[in-house]
Amino acid sequence: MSYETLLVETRGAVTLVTVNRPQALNALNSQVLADLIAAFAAYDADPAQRCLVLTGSEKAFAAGADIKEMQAKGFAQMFGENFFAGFERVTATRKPWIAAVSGYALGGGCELAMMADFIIAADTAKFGQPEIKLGVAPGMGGSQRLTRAVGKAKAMDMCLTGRMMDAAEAERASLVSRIVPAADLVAEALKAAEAIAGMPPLAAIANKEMVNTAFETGLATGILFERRLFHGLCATADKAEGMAAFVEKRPGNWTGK
Ligand code: CO8
Repeated sequence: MSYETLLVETRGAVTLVTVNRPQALNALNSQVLADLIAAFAAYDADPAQRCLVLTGSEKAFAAGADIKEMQAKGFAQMFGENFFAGFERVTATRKPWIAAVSGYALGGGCELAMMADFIIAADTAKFGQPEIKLGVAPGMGGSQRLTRAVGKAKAMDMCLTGRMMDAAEAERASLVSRIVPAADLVAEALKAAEAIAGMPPLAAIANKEMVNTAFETGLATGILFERRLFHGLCATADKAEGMAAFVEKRPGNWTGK
């Protein structure tokens, strides 16, 4: 399948999705959203695919939602079409995915990166929520996910001043999991994705659900959810295989069952 605004390729069990609107620094418009929804749904539905990497260009992961598309839309139109609510279909992806960010990840671009399970940043990455300078505010989860990721002080600083955070600051603030040289970004992200793709697939989904639950519930509820899911994994063939492989000192052979 081909997409108007994305390049999608598979490398073994890893899907690589590259946002490709260079003329607008990968600004996210309705077409990009439609393409992302379709590409992520195809990835989630394909049992041969085990991890996905989403990246942009060297200059921009994405410089925000498309200001030119939003310029003419008033409240009634935004509310009526529930503008950009479709990103909830991207965050509903069950299988793991990584954002590999080089250059600008601003506004909706930063928010899209934060929808990923984790972010690997190039040393050139710049994150920001500059929407305030346009008379608006984050609208794709940024005020919520940024605050959960970096805490109130830095989230307020970013949202109220609209300033950019470089990769080193983003790593110190726990917004990104690691920084790599820009030239190695995609290779390093693919390497991480291959490691995840080599894990038992049901366990990968369970681990993702557990960590996500930490963001959405209290500690006692989250710990109970984790324990029950752990108990549930003990009904899988991959659990029997994984533990037998450990005892027999050999690599596991996963069936996803
Ligand atoms: N939207 C539309 N076009 C854009 C965007 C954008 N966000 N960003 C860049 N472009 C376009 C420029 O207009 C320009 O096009 P043209 O050549 O036709 O004039 C082209 O991309 C190249 O950009 P620049 O010439 O500006 O490149 P520079 O290297 O000089 O500057 C910057 C790079 C600093 C990234 C600059 O482009 C910039 O500040 N961009 C806007 C950043 C921004 O404000 N982002 C936030 C947008 S609002 C948002 O994301 C809201 C999310 C919530 C959505 C609502 C959900 C309900």
